[in-house]
Amino acid sequence: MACSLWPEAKFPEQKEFLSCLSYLCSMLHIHLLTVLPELLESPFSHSIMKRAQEKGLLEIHVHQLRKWAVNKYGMVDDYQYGGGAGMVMMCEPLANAIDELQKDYPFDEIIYMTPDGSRFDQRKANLLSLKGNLLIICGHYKGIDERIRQQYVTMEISIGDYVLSGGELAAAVVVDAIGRLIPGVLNDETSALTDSFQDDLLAPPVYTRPADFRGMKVPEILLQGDPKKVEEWRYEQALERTKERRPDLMSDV
Ligand code: 6GU
Repeated sequence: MACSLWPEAKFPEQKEFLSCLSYLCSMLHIHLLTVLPELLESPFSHSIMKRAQEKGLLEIHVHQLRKWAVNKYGMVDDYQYGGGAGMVMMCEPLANAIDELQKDYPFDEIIYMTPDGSRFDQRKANLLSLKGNLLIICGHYKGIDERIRQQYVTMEISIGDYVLSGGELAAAVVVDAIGRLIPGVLNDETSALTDSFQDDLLAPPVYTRPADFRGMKVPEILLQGDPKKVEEWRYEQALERTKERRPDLMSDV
C-alpha cells in the first residue's frame, strides 16, 4: 500500500529515523537460492527495487547454491532415479543451505519456483509483501528432489502456463511484485492503489501532453479539472476495459 506518511528524507537525521522506523514497521528480507546469481543482479539494482533497498524497507540476499555443494566440484545436481533425460537438484545442498539460513532468518515461507506451482497473482503478492522473511528457491534442470518439497517447501509458485529454463526470471517477477507493495516503497506518484488487479479491475487508459497528438484528442473530461468526474470516468473505463479484456476478473464486481 502506498503511504504519504513516508516522505523523502532530506537530512541525514531524517534518513536515519525513517530507516529505523521502517525496520520496526515493515522490513522484508528476501533470500534467493540459485545456481545462477548473475541472473538476479540487474532486476533488483534499478528504479523502485533499488529505492526500496536504499530506504531500508527491503533486503535482498542472493546465495549461490554451490556454496553448499557436496563435493569440491560444486556438484548440486544428479541423474534421476528410474532413468530419463534431465538432472535433478540434489537434497543435500538445498537442505544444508536452508538449515543454515534458517538459523538467522525465521522464514515465514519457503517458496519453490516451479511451473507446476500455484499461479502467482496480485492477491499472493499482497499477502507476501506483509511477511518479514522469505526464502525463494530457484529450480533448474528437471527440478528439485521431491523430498525437499515435502520437508521444507511451504509454497510453490508458477508465474504462468509456460516453461522457463530456470526459476530465476520467475523469482525476479515475484520479488518485484512483492517489493513495490511494502508500505513506504511507493510514493503518491507511483501508488499501488490504482494498479490493475488491485481491486480486480484493469487500470483505465492514461494520457499525457500534448492534448492533441496527430489529430488524436485526449478525452475532454480529463481536461476539465473536475476530480469527481475524472474519478467516475476512470471507474467506468476500468469496468469497460475489464469486461472486454478480462471478463474472468468480473465475477465478483
Ligand atoms: Cl516458477 N519456473 C520455471 N522454470 N518455469 C516457469 C515458472 C517457474 N513459472 C512459469 N514457468
